[in-house]
Amino acid sequence: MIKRTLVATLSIFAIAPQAMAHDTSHNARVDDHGPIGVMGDHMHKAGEWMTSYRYSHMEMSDIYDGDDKLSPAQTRAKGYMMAPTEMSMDMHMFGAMYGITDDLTVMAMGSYIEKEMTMENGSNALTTNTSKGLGDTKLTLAYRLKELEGHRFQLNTGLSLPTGSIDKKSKTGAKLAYPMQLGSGTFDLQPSLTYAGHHGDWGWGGQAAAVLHLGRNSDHYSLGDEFKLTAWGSRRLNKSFSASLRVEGKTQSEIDGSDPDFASKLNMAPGFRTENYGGSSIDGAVGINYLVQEGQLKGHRLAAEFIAPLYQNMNGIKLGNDYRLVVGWQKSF
Ligand SMILES: [Cu+2]
Repeated sequence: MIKRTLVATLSIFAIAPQAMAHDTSHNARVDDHGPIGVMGDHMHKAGEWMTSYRYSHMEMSDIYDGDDKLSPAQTRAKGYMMAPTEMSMDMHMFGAMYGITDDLTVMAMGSYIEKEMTMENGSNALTTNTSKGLGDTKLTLAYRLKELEGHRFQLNTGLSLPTGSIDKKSKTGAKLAYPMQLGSGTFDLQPSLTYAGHHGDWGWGGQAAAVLHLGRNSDHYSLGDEFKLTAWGSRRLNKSFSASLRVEGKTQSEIDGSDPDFASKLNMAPGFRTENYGGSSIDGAVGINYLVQEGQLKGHRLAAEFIAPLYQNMNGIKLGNDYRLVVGWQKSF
């Protein structure tokens, strides 16, 4: 599945340029855009459009109890029939941006998500469940607060619409646990504040962002609110390439309320308990941005970022992250 998605990603990079061979872009800098794992980091001039595609792959395989690790057997010994051994998440994100004025950009982003989780029972037998479908849809307004020579301050106000399912079921027809659902089920506010600067071949920036879930969803719960803080530095290697280093701190609360369908399943697996959700982590990331400067593909941007945890402290018992890879294509016109 991973190979198939990577091939699909690469063919989009190969095909899309021909669809938009004409170029109207000005002399953009490769480091005008932050690392591809940062969302809503830049703006557009009045009348300028941008379309983007991002693919993200995340792997999880270690079971955490706070910041300790547990084996599947130790997890079951805490009172569960099954323990998770592996989970992956693939996301395809399709975005459009438009500069209403030089100081106001509007963005929309939709996504398609595939999740896969393997569980081990007391006789070491493995079961794998999958869920796939649309994720939540985000609408964002980005406002330029202040622009000085080489410095920009930007305020985003985002609203996430609950287009992702919260009632995904296994092959046997049982509702899948909280981590396997695709959306939050609630309208979510997503404010963020971004600062970006550059001088010579160096670029840097930071972003503070939150995800605030409004009320409870139709299954009587609300995912934990999230707060993120990230900072990056980048270096232009030449006109086309820049490389970046980034750190990100993130904290997410446990689930508020609970799905009544899970009331009889609390000892089946950790994912059915609301306290086994969220946590805090510090990630490190290396990234590369590529902006084609000449020829038919001038103005196309390709970028990749590899993100790995430096520290994780989970709420309750849940899988931690091994790594996340984000690749993206962007084009303004
Ligand atoms: Cu853009």
